[in-house]
Amino acid sequence: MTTTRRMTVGQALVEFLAHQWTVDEVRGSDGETEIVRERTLPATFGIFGHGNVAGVGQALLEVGATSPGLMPYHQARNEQAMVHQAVGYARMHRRRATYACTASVGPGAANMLTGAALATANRLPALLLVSDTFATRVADPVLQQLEHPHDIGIQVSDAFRPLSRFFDRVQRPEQLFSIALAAMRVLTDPAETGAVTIALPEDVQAETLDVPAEFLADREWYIRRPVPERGPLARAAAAIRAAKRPLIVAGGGVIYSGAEDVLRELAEATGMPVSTTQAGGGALVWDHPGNLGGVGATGTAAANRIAAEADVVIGIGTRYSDFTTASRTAFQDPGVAFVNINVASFDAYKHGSQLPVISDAREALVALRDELDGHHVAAEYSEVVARAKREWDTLVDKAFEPTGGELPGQPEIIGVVQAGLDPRDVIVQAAGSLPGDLQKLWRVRDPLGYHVEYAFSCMGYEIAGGLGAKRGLLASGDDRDVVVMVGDGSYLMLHTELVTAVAEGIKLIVIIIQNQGYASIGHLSETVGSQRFGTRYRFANSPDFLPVDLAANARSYGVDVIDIKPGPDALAELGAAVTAAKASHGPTVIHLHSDPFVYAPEGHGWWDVPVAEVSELDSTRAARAEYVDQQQAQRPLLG
Ligand SMILES: Cc1ncc(C[n+]2csc(CCOP(=O)(O)OP(=O)(O)O)c2C)c(N)n1
Ligand SMILES: [Mg+2]
Repeated sequence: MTTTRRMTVGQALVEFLAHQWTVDEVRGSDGETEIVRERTLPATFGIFGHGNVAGVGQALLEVGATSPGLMPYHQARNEQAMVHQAVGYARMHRRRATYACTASVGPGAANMLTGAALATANRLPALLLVSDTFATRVADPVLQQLEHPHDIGIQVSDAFRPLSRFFDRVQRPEQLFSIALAAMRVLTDPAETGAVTIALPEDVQAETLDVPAEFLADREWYIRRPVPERGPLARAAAAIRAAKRPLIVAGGGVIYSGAEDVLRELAEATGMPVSTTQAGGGALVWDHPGNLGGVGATGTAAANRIAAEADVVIGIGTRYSDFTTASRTAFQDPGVAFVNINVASFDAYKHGSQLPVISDAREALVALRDELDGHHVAAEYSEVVARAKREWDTLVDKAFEPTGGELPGQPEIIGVVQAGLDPRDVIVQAAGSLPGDLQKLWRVRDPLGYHVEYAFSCMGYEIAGGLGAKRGLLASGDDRDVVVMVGDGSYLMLHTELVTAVAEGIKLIVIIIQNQGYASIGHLSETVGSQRFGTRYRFANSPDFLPVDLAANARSYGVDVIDIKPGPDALAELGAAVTAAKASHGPTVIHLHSDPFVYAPEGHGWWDVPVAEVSELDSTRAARAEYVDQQQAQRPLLG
């Protein structure tokens, strides 16, 4: 006879989640297999309101009382930031683990929408337990309920449907079993993962059901690592052998499947150059002779030069974002072919690829390495690649040199920060002018060392995502530092997880770059003829800077703050501040002013930002002419 326990839906769900394990059979390039087994959901974030306080909240209290440590609870300041933390955590765990996030009904739930979209866009797992108003509708319309006269059943949680890879609502307690299992499948599936949302009406959370022991027992989710089919692999290998100017585009999938060693081996064995996407930063160390750095709109001149003439592009674990392809202008060879290795067929077929290889990145690279045994690109091509890299590296060295201007530019700041860090330290960023500058300038020295959230490029991700990344590292017993660089705009949008860092004593280094506004969009605005409209932080009716003091703001939360005043010693002080922050045991904010008009070296990538077709403004008309000209290079049907 099956033993059962009478439990609430909230209790059963929390206990179920606490017993889920991810298992990853990591096959080394030598054929040896290492088993990585870890809790899929090691903890839960929660902010409580009437939707979850007595349901999932009570369950977290109870599990903490009866089984201490089984499902730790962490408070956050903002529901969106809970999801950012879960995503940062997942990135450091190569998608094997994430956090559950519980939010109350109405605004608490709605606050997680941005996080859901971010997780889904980045293909990084996050489990969202979103509260709903009453299933019985006895208390109706309850506080924070969304009432739609034409469809009373629509709730705030329905807004998660397009933002999630999985969505379901536990309308009746009995549905919990099938919904929980289906949610776990998607969460741990490399081709499907993203935001996984379980909507939980507040009354149902507190209702009971008989829960069989098997539902609460340890359950293992083996990460799918599909191997390539023979035909597609052979065709891909043949195309690569025939290529004169092949280029690898390494995406986040390389890191999520732990394929960086095999990538290096393949690059070395064949001499094929490697470029990276934002999510693929770290797939190969920067100073590997074959690493040309980022490709695309914010890529390096080296990668973009080689990309422009590549005849076979080998995408590995990339979703080919618009930035990676420079809005479909990056690849200009008339006959360019795409070998797309991806665990998701959706991505493998992108750019009309006729050489899709649907496979785990590592498995495909191991197989390709064997298939391409003895193959090497021509010596002349290697020379072209080496020269492009050398020239770019020299430009970067120059960009790091102090300009001697009144305020340091971002490139100099990046150089000083990088110089003060250890090779394994992690840089975290998401939006503004920093992602582009970092993609060009940051010299990645470790597979996990570069986390720029650039699928959603969400302002406000940085501090919360960085905190999640730090939690992820700490959970693996890894004490390397996480360094968040954040613009003043992003900081103002969402920085309150600094309080969480203080509350839990989590070390985090945050560098705020104050340039009095949205410098990146200001620059973009200028190039599209919109004259930096609405991008500066100024008084409404004067050009003066605002008296905002972000250093004082951070200090008010109990964070150690190093405030660097403008002056000739600012860069030296920044170097010393980074050293001090690294030596500290708690969170440190470093605040400094920067000149928004100093740019990173030109990488020759384009970005399609449509310009008004007609205008009374000269600036807009000029930009339109330029835009139409640039569009000529677009290849909408790249095969
Ligand atoms: C949530 C969100 N809103 C708007 C944008 C559009 N956006 C991208 S960068 C940016 C400005 C960022 O300002 P800041 O953080 O100060 O960086 P800076 O551009 O000055 O380097 C804006 C508004 C965004 N990426 N995310
Ligand atoms: Mg700014």
